[in-house]
Amino acid sequence: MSKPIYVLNGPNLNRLGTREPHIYGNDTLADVERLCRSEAGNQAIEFRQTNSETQLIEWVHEAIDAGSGIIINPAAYTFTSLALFDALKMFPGPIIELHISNIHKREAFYHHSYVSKVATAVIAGLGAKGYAAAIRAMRDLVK
Ligand code: DHK
Repeated sequence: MSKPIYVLNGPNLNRLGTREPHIYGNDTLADVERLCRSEAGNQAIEFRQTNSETQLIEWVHEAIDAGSGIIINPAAYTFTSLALFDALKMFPGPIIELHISNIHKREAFYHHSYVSKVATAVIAGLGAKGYAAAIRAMRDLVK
């Protein structure tokens, strides 16, 4: 059995379901976690969310030693955090950057991602279903 896939979620995603549903949909983060676990099947996953940049970076460090792949929705830290970029640069496995909304259709300050520079792939605009697509793709990458 390969090491777990880390599914990491950034700030404000704990408010999914009530947060701007016209942009982020009605699924809660618990719904998203259920979706990921059913898609992962017998592949272990670590599903986490934090509003803290430090915590997100520490989970990336943990995944460097204990994870096979990282699926990350860095939320607003996508566009601000060089520290997260530096942490992800150290990860030896595949990284899938994920956004529920299509950030490229939104305000200009959502167009430049620091994470895309170190990501294997980017998924944006598929809603919560993007997480299922990311799990399927990651299972293939870590096979
Ligand atoms: C989530 C956020 O919180 C925003 O900061 C990003 C991303 C988009 C998402 O679509 O999942 O811009």
